[in-house]
Amino acid sequence: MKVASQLTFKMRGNTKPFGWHQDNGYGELDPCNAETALTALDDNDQQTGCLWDIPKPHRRGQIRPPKEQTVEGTAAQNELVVEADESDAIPMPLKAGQTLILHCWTLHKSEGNYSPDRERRGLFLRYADADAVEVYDNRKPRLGRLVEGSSRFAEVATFERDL
Ligand SMILES: O=C(O)CCC(=O)C(=O)O
Repeated sequence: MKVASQLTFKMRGNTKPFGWHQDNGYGELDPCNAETALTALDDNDQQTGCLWDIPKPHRRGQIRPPKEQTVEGTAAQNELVVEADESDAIPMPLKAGQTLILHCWTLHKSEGNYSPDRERRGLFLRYADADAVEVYDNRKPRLGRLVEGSSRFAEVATFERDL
């Protein structure tokens, strides 16, 4: 099921980079099979700040932010930049209409848009398992209703029963 949609515009002159991160760092899900599909709305490349990624994300698994970067047990809404060995990093330029699929553990980043005349717009759609639950602080589940299926978290099952 789709859990989030996000239109991202990195307009010419916006030279702010977005540091290395995993999408599962922003609201950690269990099970964590989530995928993000980024569809380019403009042709993009390194000059316009295309995404970079580091392949083979399963080798690293989830990288948790230090405690001081979280707020009330949840991942902070500000950028959660993680340390990355950039030696395997590759740019992922896209033509308008092409889609890049990122596993929720894939480390990715973008640089600024240094083009004098081109924008870099993209649509991010994030998909997760229907029984996915957000977890925080040592894998405590955030209480909420499942879209489908049953939860292996007793707290969530109790919450749903008491609704
Ligand atoms: O659009 C960008 O520059 C990066 C956004 C991104 O990686 C994300 O939202 O996960």
